[in-house]
Amino acid sequence: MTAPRRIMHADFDTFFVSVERLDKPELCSKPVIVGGRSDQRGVVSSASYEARKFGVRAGMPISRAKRLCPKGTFIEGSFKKYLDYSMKLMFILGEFSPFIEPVGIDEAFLDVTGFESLHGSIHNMAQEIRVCVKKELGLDVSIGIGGSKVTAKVASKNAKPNGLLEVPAGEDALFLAPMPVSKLPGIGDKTEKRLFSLGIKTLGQLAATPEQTLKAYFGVYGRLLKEHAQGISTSKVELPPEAKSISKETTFMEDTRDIKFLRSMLSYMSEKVGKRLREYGKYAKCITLKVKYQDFTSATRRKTLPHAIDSDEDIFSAGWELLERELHMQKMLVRLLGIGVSYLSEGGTQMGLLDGSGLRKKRLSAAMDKIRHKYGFRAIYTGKTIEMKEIYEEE
Ligand code: TTP
Ligand code: MG
Repeated sequence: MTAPRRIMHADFDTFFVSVERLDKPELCSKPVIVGGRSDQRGVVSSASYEARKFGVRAGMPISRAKRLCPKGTFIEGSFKKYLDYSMKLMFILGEFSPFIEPVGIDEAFLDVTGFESLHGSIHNMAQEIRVCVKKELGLDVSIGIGGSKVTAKVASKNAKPNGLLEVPAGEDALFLAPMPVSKLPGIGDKTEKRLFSLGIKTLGQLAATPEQTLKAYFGVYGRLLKEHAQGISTSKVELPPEAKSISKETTFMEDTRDIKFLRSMLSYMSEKVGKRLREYGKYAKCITLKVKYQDFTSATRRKTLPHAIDSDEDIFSAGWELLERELHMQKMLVRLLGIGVSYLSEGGTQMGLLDGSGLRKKRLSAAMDKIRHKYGFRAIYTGKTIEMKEIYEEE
């Protein structure tokens, strides 16, 4: 019989707030709210537990948070700083297990099946991680351990603040049973209401509901709901799928036709794209140019190359050729310029990386890039999720 899977979920406590407190220790144990621009349309990104006592929550307009907690300290925050800590966390986690899946800016899953032999127990391993993160970064990270991603995620939430919670092997369903259905990642207001209308309030009740009933109400996701309520999920811990294309585009402050400027912008963006391409260890066969004009019409031009390439110069020269041709055809002012590469292949010269630590570094840097790429400031509060989230909400 194979050993039961052991999955860890690590998540910084009040991440943005905690980073701010590193510079300003006087803010510790005070209500602190990070988020929004000072304009009225901003929303709360992170609220300290002291601020949460006043009802302040992530996603709420700053104006409302100010009414609820007028004495709180409000900070706009610096996303660059948070990204830096995020990457440092992922690197530390990556030192403990190469089987890592970063899911949000401050959280990751680790598959730690079999790692007890290295650390005495999985519990010890998690404690070592927490101590290491505290020592290296000065931040509290809470960790949940379970037999699946679902259980681990719920466990880390229950472990907060600054805690560690291990659900013993085989006890996932038992652990989840008494909890309200809203504790399950992915169950939002809509699904919760529908479950309530069926008289289902706890995860135990959800787990005990016949699959047919759930299917009638939630379609194919009925089965998933039932499984997740028992902490069953076969979803693997894996890096986000690698990019199939890489691109960069810029909208100018003012529409322009200045050819020198367009050329240098194209060159700059080619470097950005090239850097990422090489970080993935990939080569591209197709270059795409995108131009948007003052009247918002846009044009896309493509060039397929005889050989796959990965240098900034090659990307730029193909892009420049396309841009010259495009501008020759169309005389309007340019509003946006973009360049991208696709049809990516593994490069033969990269094979040397595929040994031991090299492979791990490659996997990690791909993960880091993915985070950098994916989690723009706004993406976090729309995209911060584990995979089930969209499933339930969108069906
Ligand atoms: P979370 O881990 O959800 O929240 P948190 O770390 O502030 O608090 P805790 O984990 O202790 O409950 O999100 C991590 C960071 O992501 C958070 O500090 C700020 C950012 N974020 C947003 O920008 N908008 C949001 O709506 C959410 C939920 C998070
Ligand atoms: Mg967090």
